[in-house]
Amino acid sequence: MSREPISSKLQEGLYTKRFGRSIVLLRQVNSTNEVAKQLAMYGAAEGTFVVSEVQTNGYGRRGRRWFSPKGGLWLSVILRPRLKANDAARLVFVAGLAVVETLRELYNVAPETKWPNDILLDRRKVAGILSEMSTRNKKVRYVIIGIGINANIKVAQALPVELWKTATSLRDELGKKVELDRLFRSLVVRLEKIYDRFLEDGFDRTLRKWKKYASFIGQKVQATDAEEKVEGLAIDVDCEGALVIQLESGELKRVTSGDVSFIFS
Ligand code: BT5
Repeated sequence: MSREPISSKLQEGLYTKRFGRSIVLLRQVNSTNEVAKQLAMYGAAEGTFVVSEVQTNGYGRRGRRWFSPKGGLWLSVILRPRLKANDAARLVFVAGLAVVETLRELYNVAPETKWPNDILLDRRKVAGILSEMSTRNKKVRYVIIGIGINANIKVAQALPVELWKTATSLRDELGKKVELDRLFRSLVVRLEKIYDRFLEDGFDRTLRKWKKYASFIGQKVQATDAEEKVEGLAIDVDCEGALVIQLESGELKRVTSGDVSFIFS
């Protein structure tokens, strides 16, 4: 294993067509998504990655804070799909599937997807995904996919106490450190493969696979979006990526954005 937390040999043995041909590796940055946006605005190619050992201002959806201490894998990738904005919004599922498959393959664990952008291990968040898009005339100029994986951090040492019950890390789950280089390379390879298939075949296949790991389906949940709270049985994620909840009255309700929490009775 390299002595550097993330070594500069990230590209060694990276057999991809275009993902990871260009990698910006930083020790510390406010947010890899912010850097990726800047690079994208100046014309950086699809598949360019930004990786940082530490983020001082990592963020999630709606400006929520994403804690990013040393030991995690914090990265962003620039995508330039020729898609309408609505279709490009599905890329969060592409990234989620890539994270799940990578963790399964490398560490023999059983991660789950939680709508819309979480990856769980043992029902706790081990990774989060943030997709940001720039459009012109309803067409996509670029999409930045940010992925944060709690790899080699000890949650009880590196994250604030309010996250101890809801967050986990690979290190805590496996009882040992993982090789960040290897995790990064495997993720890049998967991401390219699943992204290319998504562009060729459409969303259905990606969604079908993503749903295989979605153990929240069939469970009682509370979904919260900006306007309202919806409680009921999570029964599906539909072909547009919306969460379908069956209310007690039997009525079906589509939730297009927001968060989901489980209700344990
Ligand atoms: C997310 O947001 O889960 C998206 C996280 C994306 C992070 C990556 S890291 C690389 C790139 N650069 C960035 O600046 N961001 C991306 P959301 O669903 O809104 O969840 C945010 C919530 O997760 C917070 O309000 C906390 O409750 C919780 N949280 C914060 N840090 C965490 C961590 N390290 N592990 C687990 N949970 C965390």
